[in-house]
Amino acid sequence: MQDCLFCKIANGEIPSKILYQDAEVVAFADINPQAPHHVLLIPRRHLASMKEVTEQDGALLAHLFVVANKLAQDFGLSERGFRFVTNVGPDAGQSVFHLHFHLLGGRPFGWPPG
Ligand code: D5M
Repeated sequence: MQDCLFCKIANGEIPSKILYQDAEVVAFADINPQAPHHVLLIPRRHLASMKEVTEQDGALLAHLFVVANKLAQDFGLSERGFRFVTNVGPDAGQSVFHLHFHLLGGRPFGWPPG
């Protein structure tokens, strides 16, 4: 999609620290990390948020979760744990309207989130 920051990152038009990519998903370092490990995982296909996800996206999202698991393992986060979240809409603080999941780890997190 034109004028979408994360589409441009996925296409290589805007530089980022890519940690994993394949035909369906891209994982890159968050520019404003909130934890020692903070990665964003996106589908290449533009979806504005989780609100646009349908049954047809099942395989894509399962694949994205498996990639996230693999990255968490690679970062050594499996034993202590990690957080995997997506923000949807203004109350959740979504600031980029291309579906993305935050993979955060390397420190303890509070609950409930602020
Ligand atoms: O999260 C949007 C996230 O996107 C936020 O944590 C900053 C990150 N961000 C913004 N611009 C960039 C670039 N250019 N590279 C990497 N990361 C970026 P949200 O859930 O929408 O609040």
